[in-house]
Amino acid sequence: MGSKRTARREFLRSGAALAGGFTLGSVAPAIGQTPASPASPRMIKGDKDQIAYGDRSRFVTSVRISHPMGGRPSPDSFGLVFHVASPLQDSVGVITPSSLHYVATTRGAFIPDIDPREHRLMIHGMVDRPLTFTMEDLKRLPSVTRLHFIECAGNRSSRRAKTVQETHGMTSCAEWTGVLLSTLLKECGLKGGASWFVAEGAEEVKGASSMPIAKAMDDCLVAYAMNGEAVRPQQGFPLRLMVPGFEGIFHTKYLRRIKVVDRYYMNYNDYGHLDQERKVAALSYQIGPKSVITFPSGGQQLPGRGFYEISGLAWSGGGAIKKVEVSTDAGKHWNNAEFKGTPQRMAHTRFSYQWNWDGQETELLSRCTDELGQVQPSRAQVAKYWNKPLDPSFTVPGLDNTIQPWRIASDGSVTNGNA
Ligand SMILES: Nc1nc2c(c(=O)[nH]1)N[C@H]1C(S)=C(S)[C@@H](COP(=O)(O)O)O[C@H]1N2
Ligand SMILES: [Mo]
Repeated sequence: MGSKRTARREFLRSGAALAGGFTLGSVAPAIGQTPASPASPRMIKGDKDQIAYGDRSRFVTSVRISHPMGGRPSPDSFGLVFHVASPLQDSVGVITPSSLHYVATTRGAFIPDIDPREHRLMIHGMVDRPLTFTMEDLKRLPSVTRLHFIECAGNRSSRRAKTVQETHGMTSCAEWTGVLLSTLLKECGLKGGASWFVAEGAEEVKGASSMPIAKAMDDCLVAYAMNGEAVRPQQGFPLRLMVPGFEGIFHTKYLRRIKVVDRYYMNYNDYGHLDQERKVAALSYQIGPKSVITFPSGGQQLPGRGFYEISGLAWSGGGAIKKVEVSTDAGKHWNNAEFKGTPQRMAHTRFSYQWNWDGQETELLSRCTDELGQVQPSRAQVAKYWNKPLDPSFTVPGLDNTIQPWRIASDGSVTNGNA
């Protein structure tokens, strides 16, 4: 730790010296005891609303964006919400604040305004005792609290995307609390032959999906809380199903019904998953190992050569992240990144790599490996696998977990290396 800190100080010093003095973006020397900030900052007057429920500083302006991958803006002229992406370029740590969590609906939706006192979860089908749970019932049962990411299948890097919010903003990670679905299913008692289940949301266009019962008994979570408070309406208030590591669409919001069945049921959501290419279809449940550098990333500007902590996120549907490697020379050499905290199963993991930029044009990449040994592929590898040329028209079939290159120009500007 001590030696690392010394190394960092040296980086900062040499960076500043190389840049030829303390230009904008480098560190200013402390002179005597003169405080750097004004002695008496402007004060925020307390108001009732802020006492009851706090606001962030007016100087912090990070926001979500609508239609990151093209498509309809949110809200559209009817008030429907489609795709809203999280500002990963400003992210720190692994928890996405609830206000900045991405939002996706299956075909555009109004956000249901559900009274939790009226809400019920019914579990029926191939069970010994069909049961209907109130929110109060659920909160009496043993709970678990876990960090989990969700990612929309539409989260893909296109050549047109400029920022990491556009390439990767349709994923977020939060701390979820609720009851394990296995706890509820054991209460109901599974009948022999029960092999699939269907989860249904409460909207008119129901977000219903078919999933294997083995997943239900393994780690699915019926969540009523997120980041220390009730799940937000945009995330499924009052109840949502978490299906750790599965594609976002399975994480049924406004969960009101689970039907246990003995075969794959064709639902509205499942229909969208049909693909004649069996290899593509097989890839569309569990999310592969994926990582992205969030700083520096597209649209950002490095003030000059010298020290930077490269920072990013890694996640996988296959379990915990085991390793992240970073390349600062367009993939010629790979270096092990450091983890911030202990990687959790199916959760974003924050990684970092200490980099001394020499001011030359280069490309930054990250690549992760999960606990199953699955390694994040490059676009070239994926194109080769599908026997397709890696030309501008190439789009990754199924979920896109390819390595994202960020190009650093000699003037410090950062752009999408896939462009
Ligand atoms: N009931 C319901 N559940 C839903 C959806 C929906 O439209 N309705 N959208 C799904 C999709 S496509 C995704 S990617 C995730 C998004 O979860 P989030 O909005 O909390 O980020 O929820 C899934 N669950
Ligand atoms: Mo999605």
